[in-house]
Amino acid sequence: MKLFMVPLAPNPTKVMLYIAEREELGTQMNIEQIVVNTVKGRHKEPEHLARNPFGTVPTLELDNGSYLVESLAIIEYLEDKFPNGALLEGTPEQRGIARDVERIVDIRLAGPMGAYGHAVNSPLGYPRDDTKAAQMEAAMQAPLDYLENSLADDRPLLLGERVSIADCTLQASLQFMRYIEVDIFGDRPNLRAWDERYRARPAARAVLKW
Ligand SMILES: N[C@@H](CCC(=O)N[C@@H](CS)C(=O)NCC(=O)O)C(=O)O
Repeated sequence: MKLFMVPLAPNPTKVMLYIAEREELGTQMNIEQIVVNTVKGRHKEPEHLARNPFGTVPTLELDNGSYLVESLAIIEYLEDKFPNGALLEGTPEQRGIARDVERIVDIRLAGPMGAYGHAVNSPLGYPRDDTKAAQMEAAMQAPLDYLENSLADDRPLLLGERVSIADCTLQASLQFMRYIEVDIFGDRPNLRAWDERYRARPAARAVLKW
């Protein structure tokens, strides 16, 4: 399998963290990682569009030559492909909550976070947009509070003792914010402590560049 990715971008980073976490837990997936240079616009060139008509990363090339182009679908595929040691485990209730938290992180927080980052300090050179920034900052408060409260019971990671897909999704977006030097935590010590803990993990140290 081949993963077409670019470091720093949140959606590829989420998958890269997931793969690294699984490898730390003993599952070797043997996925070749190939950089698509989005700064040079390579993701919109015919070679990449032939893999992914939407011109986005990540894109996973399967051994049968087909492609997956959605980060969560890629992770779920790898969970199915390598079920021994899958991150999503436990009772239907535990799995339901783990999926719920990942969706909350991705949809309610990571989406506004990316838009906020581009509104205040876009690495792609978008003009500053204070109105958009204020809207996105407001939208982030409820999911940030939700995560802060869920960490109040001293659990080390978002779902408890064991790393989850939600941890990968959240940290992937936070790396982008560090790169553009924007702090979105506010007065949330539990989230700050989680961030420190997560970044000290071997998988995070292997993948994160910022
Ligand atoms: N829903 C997709 C979104 C993929 C996506 O938008 N990736 C970004 C990088 S984080 C990208 O390729 N942006 C370039 C573009 O849309 O032109 C996923 O979860 O994988």
